Amino acid sequence: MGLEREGASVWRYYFLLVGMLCLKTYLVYRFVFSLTIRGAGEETLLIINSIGSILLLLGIGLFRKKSKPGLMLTVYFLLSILLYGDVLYYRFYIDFITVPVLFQFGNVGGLSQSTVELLNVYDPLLVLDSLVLFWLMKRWKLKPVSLSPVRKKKISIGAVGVFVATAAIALAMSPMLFEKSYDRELFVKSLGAYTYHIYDIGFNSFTSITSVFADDTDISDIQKFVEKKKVEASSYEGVAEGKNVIIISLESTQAFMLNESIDGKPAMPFLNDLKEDSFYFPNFYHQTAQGKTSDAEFMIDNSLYPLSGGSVFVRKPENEFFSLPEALKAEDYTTTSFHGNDREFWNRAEMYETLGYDRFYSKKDYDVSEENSINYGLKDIPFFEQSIPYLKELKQPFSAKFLTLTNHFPYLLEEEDTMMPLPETEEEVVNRYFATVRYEDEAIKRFFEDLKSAGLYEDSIFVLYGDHYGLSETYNTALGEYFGEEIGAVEHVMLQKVPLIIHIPGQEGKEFDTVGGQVDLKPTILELLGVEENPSLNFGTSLLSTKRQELVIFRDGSFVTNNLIYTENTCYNKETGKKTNRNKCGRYFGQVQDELDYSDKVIYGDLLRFVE
Ligand code: GP9
Ligand code: MN
Repeated sequence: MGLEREGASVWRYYFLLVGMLCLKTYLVYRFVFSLTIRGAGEETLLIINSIGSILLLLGIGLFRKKSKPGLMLTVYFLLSILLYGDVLYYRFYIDFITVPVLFQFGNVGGLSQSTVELLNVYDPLLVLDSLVLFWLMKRWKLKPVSLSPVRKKKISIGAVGVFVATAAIALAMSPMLFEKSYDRELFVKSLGAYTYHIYDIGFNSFTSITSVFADDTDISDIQKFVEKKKVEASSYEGVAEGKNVIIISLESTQAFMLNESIDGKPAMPFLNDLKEDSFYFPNFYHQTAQGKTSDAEFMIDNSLYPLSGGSVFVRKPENEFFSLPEALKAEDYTTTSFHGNDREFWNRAEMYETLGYDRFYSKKDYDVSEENSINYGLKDIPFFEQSIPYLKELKQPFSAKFLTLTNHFPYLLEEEDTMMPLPETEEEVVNRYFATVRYEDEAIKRFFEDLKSAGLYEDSIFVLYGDHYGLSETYNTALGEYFGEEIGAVEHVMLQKVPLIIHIPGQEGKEFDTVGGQVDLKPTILELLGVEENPSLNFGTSLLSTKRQELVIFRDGSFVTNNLIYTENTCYNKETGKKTNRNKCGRYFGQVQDELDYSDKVIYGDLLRFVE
């Protein structure tokens, strides 16, 4: 075989790999990622957006002194693995992997312990095609070879040209792409999955050194911004002064479950009764991102937004924070957290130290056996039971946070713990969710009984909140089947409501219609306790105030007000659920962007260390 022919085989092989990967990537976009595509323009962009990056990345093997088919195939294989990683992660989280997520991989339980639920029979095809291409490489007897310089130049200029041209089209279609890089769906839709990953690596390397360059001038605009948001205290200020604070994180519990029952058997009988006798917030949303439970904890303790990628618990445990435990400690509270899993999980041991928790009761403080645990660990009923003696010992007043665990994906429970009939949708995950939610409700009921017997009920205030969704968008079809109506963009946002019940013994129940989220919980709790925090910097506002702005901002830049929903780049009328004039949502765009940016700046720059 002549040199020229050998070279021709190699660049043909390169284009074959490029074509295969483009096709595979597009099929994943279309059949795995549920991207909202509007019109032929966006569809075309989706087809072409990764061609440039694939040409360049596989070019690593081509544009060298000697073109190496083996290196091309290696890059092809690695990109296929990356694509498969994206597929697995997306199936549950409806999101894209970020660099920080890789560092907290041991914590991303949805993948590590429950991967089987996320697998599909066709999955091997995504990586096994590399074997066929390897066979082809051998059959074509491809070896490292020098391409003619003219040919190499033509291909490389073409590859750069395609990359630049598609990026220019994407930017023309979404000029704010980089300002809103936390909207990962938009990024992938515009610039493609591989460019997204390269950008994410660069962005995270940059933000990891941001704090080194920050100084005290960076915080003053942010202080002014949050100062303007402050609202005057309500008539409930101090109604729970000096009481113990018992916070219960309801794992994966969505608000709609409060009203569900099967064959007349309610899913949450206890919480349903309790809410009648409590401050109840039916328009309360979770605002978590990739940090899941830890994001909810972070917001509730700090009234800052979580980061768009990864968990602050894992990424920024050495920062200075003005936390709820610190504010309570200044009032002589003993501050504690209880969790039936390992201390190190989600880096809690270290972060709790930073946030000012006096004591963390974790797995090693409990009697955990095979019989009393399931899925992520100790079941909720024994968890609460075994916590009572510790609570009794605590010096009062105390704050105690309880992280429940049994209602966690993939919602496993033994027959004997199943306390209600289950729905019969096509998704077992959805059906089982009812059983674990019902179990969680029972555990809390018994906990309240035990607290009463222990004499700890009267002098306490109880805050029960759902940490984040339990059924991701993946299960919307089955959930729609259960509700008997299709779940569109608007219904999906409504499903992000989580329960918020604040129970103060002796205080009459009341429903608060205000639209709020987890970032608002810290100022709410402090107001009820009548605690003035100093210094303070809260992005949220008390949910008890009638003067507060009705706005909840989600980490991807979407938001909800009392009459509007902005999601997937579309403005909806909340009442009718129909699309409405974008300008109505437009007046919030600036504020939404500022809130997320300022909160990010505080965290990345560790700016609270500069506040006197
Ligand atoms: C486990 C707890 C629950 O410690 O964080 O898992 P998550 O909801 O964060 O996946
Ligand atoms: Mn959780």
